[in-house]
Amino acid sequence: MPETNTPEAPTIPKTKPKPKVERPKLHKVMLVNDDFTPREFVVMVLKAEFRMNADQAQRVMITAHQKGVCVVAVYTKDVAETKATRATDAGRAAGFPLLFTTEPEE
Ligand code: TYC
Repeated sequence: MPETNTPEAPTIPKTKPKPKVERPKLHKVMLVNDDFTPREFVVMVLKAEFRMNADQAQRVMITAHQKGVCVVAVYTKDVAETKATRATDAGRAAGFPLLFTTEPEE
């Protein structure tokens, strides 16, 4: 017998089924420029907290210095917030107003 859809037993869904597992939204960690934190200190924090090499850290620091802000990396919400807090605290502990923020990726 051929397979057909009868009015009593429709088998074709009208809407696309929702995926059961959704990818968690990623969050950006942003480095914010200020006039007081020494460049070398910013580079040191980027290397320590975000596992960057000297080259990557220098580039991110200079971009924030010139443009006011720079995306450092993207992580799940929890990891992004923890790293931003730890990196900001490292600045504060040394007496600098260094600031890292987070925001959801589009
Ligand atoms: N603007 C700082 C200086 O000239 C260096 C700096 C760069 C500070 C990036 C913060 O996010 C920053 N000493």
